[in-house]
Order: sequence, then C-alpha cells, then structure tokens
Amino acid sequence: MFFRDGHEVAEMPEFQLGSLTSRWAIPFRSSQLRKQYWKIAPAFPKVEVRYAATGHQALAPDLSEETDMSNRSEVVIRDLVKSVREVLRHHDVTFEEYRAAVGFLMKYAKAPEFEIPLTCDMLFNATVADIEMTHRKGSVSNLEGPYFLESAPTITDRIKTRDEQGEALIIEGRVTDLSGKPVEGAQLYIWHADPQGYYSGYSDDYPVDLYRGKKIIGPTGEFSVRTTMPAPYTIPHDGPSGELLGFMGRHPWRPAHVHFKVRAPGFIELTTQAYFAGDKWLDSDSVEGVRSPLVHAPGIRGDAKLLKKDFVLDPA
Ligand code: MBD
Ligand code: FE
Repeated sequence: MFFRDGHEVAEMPEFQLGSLTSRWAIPFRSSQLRKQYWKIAPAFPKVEVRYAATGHQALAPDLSEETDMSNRSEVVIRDLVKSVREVLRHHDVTFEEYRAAVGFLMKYAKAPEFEIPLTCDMLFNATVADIEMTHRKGSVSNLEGPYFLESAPTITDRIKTRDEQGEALIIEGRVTDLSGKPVEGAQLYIWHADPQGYYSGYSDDYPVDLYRGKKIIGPTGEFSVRTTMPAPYTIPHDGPSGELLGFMGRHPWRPAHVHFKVRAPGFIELTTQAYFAGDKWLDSDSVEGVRSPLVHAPGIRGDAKLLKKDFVLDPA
C-alpha cells in the first residue's frame, strides 16, 4: 500500500486494534477498522522527526502541507484535527481517557436527535455569530437557539400569552438600514419562553401562537409589542449535552432572553437576542451567548417593563 506522496505504508498490527475495539464495543469488525489505520514502514527513507517529546520518528501526512486552500472543508478540518491533537499532547491524554472520550461520544448515537445540534450550539454557535459580526456593521447578531418557528402567527401589537400571570413586557423600537432609514415591510419575528421557562410549539398541548409572533414593519420602521417577561431557562440537561456541561463544571441555565429574527428583501437576515441587566445567569450562560450590547436595563411603562430594541440591518 502506498501513501499519496509515495511513502510505503504497512497495515497496523492486529493486536493493538483488538484491545481497542473490544473496550469500545464498536459494531465494526477489526478488519474494517484496520483499513482506516495504517502506519508507515519504519525503514522507509523519507523520515521526519515530528514528536520532539518522544524523539520518535513519525511518517504521516503533514496536515500543514499540500493544502488546497480553495477547499474549505480540507482547510478547516485539517486545522481542527491539528488543534485537537495539540490538546491531547498538551494534557498528556492516556489511552484510558481517550477510550472514555470515545465511549462518551457514542452516547449521542442513542440519544434523541436534538442532542447533537444542542451540543454544537452550546459550544460553538456564539463564536460563529461573533465571526459574522466582523463582516457586518449593523445590529449585533446572536444565537438562534432551537426554538425558532417559521409558522409563528402574524401579530400587530400583542403576543398571545397563556395567562396574565407573568409580568407584562413591552418591546419597542425601530427597524432601519445602516443610514437610519426605516425598512418598511421587514418581518420581525419575536419568540421567548413563558413565565415557567418553556417554549411553545413543541408539544401538542402548547400551540405555536403563544409566546411568539411575526410583526410586519410599517413605513415609520417603528414597532411596539406587548407580551410577558420570559423566565430564565435550563437547556435540556438529562442527556449527553448536560453530561458534557457537568464534565466542564458548568450548570445548564441560560439567563432570561427574548429572541428576534428580522428579514427584509435586500438585507442580510439578522438573528439576535435581548438579555436583561441584573439577571443571575448573565455571566455564566450555559451556551455563552451573552454579549454586552445585548444586555438591556428595562424601563417601566405603566404596569409593564419596557425593553427598547432597535434593529439595524446590513445590506445583502
Ligand atoms: C435556548 O433557548 C437558546 O436560546 C439557545 C441559544 C440554546 C438552547 C436553548
Ligand atoms: Fe432561547
């Protein structure tokens, strides 16, 4: 067998794989696994010393060379793999720990489908929102979270709430372009948890028209919508996502928040959230979504709290 730059490779000895596969209880046979693992014949002349710590020679594809920079997956995935390997070396990770980590990942295969997107969102979604902001000038974007629904009802000045138990909240502001001109016809989606911390639309007894709505913005760009204050919320934590938080010494709480999505032809879609100053969980959000421009100190209007929230859209 030859590697693509001409290095000859030999198959990995079976005894090493045997001990790994039996501990993993992976439903592959070792012959299949062996096809994926190989090592370069040690006598081959093209040798590079790569692992200074051991002094061992290793011949392997150099992930920093021969990269086709136009191929996003090649560039990004190679770097991702390199970063993980650096962490393994840095922390002297043992076989036991490695096998435990693989065993943990296998739990996702048996868990409900939402666990994988939940873990990804929890760890990386906020970073992608931050990256987006380096390319835009308008309002700060933030996590979408798992509870957006296209089918939210169209609203005028009120979001339907299940009861009037919760504290009233008025959300008002303007939707404009970068120059401050109103964006007439923009669709402003608003959704948030109820006073108990639950989202509507995810079970038969909780219809989608509660705690969410789509407001069509008029010629002045202004809107004012009445609803109730959302409660702080825990992300689902009885599966692997929660276990992972536990490994990191983290709790599953999110601060109370309101979600927004603004769509208008000719503009980049804006997805963001608003948080409330003084919330207990602001600086330990389990999904690390809080950004300072999104934390608002609500005012008071009559019997309601008042959240002022403007949306500035970037051109597409
Ligand atoms: C949520 O309600 C949420 O907003 C995010 C970002 C992740 C999980 C649950
Ligand atoms: Fe949310």
